[in-house]
Amino acid sequence: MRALLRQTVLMPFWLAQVATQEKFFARNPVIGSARLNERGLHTARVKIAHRLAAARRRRLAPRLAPEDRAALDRDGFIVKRDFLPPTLFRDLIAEIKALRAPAREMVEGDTVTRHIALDPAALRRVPAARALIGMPLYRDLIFYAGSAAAEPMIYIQTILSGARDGPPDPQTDLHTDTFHPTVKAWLFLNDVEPEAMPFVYVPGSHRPTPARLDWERRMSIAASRAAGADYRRGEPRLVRAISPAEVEALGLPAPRALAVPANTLVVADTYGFHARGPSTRPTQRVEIWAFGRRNPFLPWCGFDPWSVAALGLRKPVLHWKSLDVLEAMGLGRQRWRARGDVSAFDPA
Ligand SMILES: O=C(O)CCC(=O)C(=O)O
Ligand SMILES: [Fe+2]
Repeated sequence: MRALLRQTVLMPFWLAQVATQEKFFARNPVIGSARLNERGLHTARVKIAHRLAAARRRRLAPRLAPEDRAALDRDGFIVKRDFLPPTLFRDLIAEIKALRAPAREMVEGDTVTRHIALDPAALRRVPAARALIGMPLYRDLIFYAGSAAAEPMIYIQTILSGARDGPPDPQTDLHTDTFHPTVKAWLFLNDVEPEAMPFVYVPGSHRPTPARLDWERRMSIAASRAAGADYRRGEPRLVRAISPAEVEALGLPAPRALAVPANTLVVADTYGFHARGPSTRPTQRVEIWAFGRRNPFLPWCGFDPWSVAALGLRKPVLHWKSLDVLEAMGLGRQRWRARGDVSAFDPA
């Protein structure tokens, strides 16, 4: 009886979420309905989102140099070596080494991820980062890859592999992040060696080809739940993982590991299959990391409420605090634990 009441009250919300970026099959009985996904609900969301993204990208394309646009269209990612002028990059490193700021950390398997938000307070102490995030080229590559002129969330990110006892880092399995074009960008602050967590990407895997749509359909059905299932249980990690053999069966090339020197910018549409390369020893990777995602069903490129003044710069901290509140109310789980003032270069 209570379950029926709950279902009736929440159904309008679950239905409305179909037209948003909500990606979890396990917590929405419409998005995660095995019956609906067998009838093509998930693949319809993929197709419509990609069609709208292509239209938005056509409008953003004039901002890019033709060769940059060609690289993103062909591969789904772009690598820009020596991205910042050398003096600005040296300032950036020095300012970040001098910065101790409130950090949050999250543990996945044996790996710790640390985020220091580049909010207005941090940016006052790291003016070189302010110069970076205002660079038209930086912004336009992120906008194009993410198919929206929307403010990304930007952090100083530290990945500490082998920092804990635990199973392998789940991010080392090839996966897609979600069902629609979406962007992540890394400006690496240290050299990335081939055996020390290079970013790995399957070139060209960002396209919703018939073979990919078939994989999406199978994946969505496997991740769905039968009618009447409990949708309050969490989702198993990485339902969107794919084995190297399946990648090959989709007609895609071998994954490429991006071992790159410091001051390289990588911008990727993480709808494409990617992973964090494994590391043969405990490693610390530090980067300026940007993450952009919004409702993929919006027909327009801009009109981003977060682009108002410094509001977008406060988004990461607001995001943490809203998760803190939800957890305190018993409505969610906050994986990002406050760690006090630390440096991005501190060990775990
Ligand atoms: O850190 C990396 O190299 C990639 C991790 C990843 O899969 C992601 O951030 O979506
Ligand atoms: Fe990912």
